[in-house]
Amino acid sequence: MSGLLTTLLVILVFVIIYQIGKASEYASMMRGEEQSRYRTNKVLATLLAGFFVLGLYGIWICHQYFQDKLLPVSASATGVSYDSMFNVTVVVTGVVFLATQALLFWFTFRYQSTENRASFYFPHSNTLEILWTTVPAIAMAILVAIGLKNWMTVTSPAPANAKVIEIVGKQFNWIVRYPGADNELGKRDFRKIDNANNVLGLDWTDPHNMDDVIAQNGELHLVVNKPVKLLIGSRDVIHDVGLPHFRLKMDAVPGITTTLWLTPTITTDSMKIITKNPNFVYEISCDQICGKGHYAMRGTVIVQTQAEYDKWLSEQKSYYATNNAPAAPAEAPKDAAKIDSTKVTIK
Ligand SMILES: [Cu+2]
Repeated sequence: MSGLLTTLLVILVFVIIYQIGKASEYASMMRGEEQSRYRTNKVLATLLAGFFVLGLYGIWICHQYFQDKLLPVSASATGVSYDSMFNVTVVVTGVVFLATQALLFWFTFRYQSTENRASFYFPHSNTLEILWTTVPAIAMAILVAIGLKNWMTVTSPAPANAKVIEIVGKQFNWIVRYPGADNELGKRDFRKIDNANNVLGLDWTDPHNMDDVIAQNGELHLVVNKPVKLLIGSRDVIHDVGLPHFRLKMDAVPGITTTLWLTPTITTDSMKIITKNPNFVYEISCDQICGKGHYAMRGTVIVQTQAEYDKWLSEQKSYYATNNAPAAPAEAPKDAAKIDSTKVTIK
């Protein structure tokens, strides 16, 4: 019923607008067609000029309103070049946008049709055509060249001394694996994945796995000014390791390993001072809508000094030790004896 009433109301509004239009048409015929047209032109030209000023004010207001929501200074070396590219692009396109819009609205106002001026017939100019084709083409080519240079840097192979850390997405959190004292991640096989005690399917026959540390609290610990190579994977659907503060992102695709390398340049503590926000955290956002718990995939990156990182890592138990720990002897002496024979000597 309310739907029918709304439809009738809309039709009624249209009829009223149509009738008002017709009435003003008859009125203008009585007043003189030409005079009325010039008056309408004048009103429209003034309204358009007002619209332009209002638009500029809107841009300014948006800028003020969202300024504190912009990202702080980039926390990675590649991010600094990315920011400079972004700024150059915004300035170039911004200047062109403002200039063309100002001209457009100025022309409608300044050259509105009046009784003293006939329109100027200007069908074609080769010079102008060449000018407004080549200048934007050159500008775009320069912007693309800067972009390609940055892309090559971001996708270049990681430095040889980069620390390798694995980050795997699953519905719905991040699992991060750090190499232990041997500085090498062991092999894993998706067929060995067990949610209870082997979330990444580590192959226990590979000795490199014995000291690997796995964190499932969504935290990624990195050392400041040390390159790190992320091995990115997914256990189910496509996720994405989004690192907005480092201006980087990379898809986590099931079945293949993608990589991303970066050198964090500002510790979390320093960034708290820079942003004047004592609660500042670097964020890992899953940048693919990966299911109904997608929102829960917000992780954090903790950038710390080498000493802080070493201290933190030394406090972590290896995933092997946590999940293959000997049972208490009083409860199951037989099992304890069996596990003893596997020589669990890892830390
Ligand atoms: Cu996700």
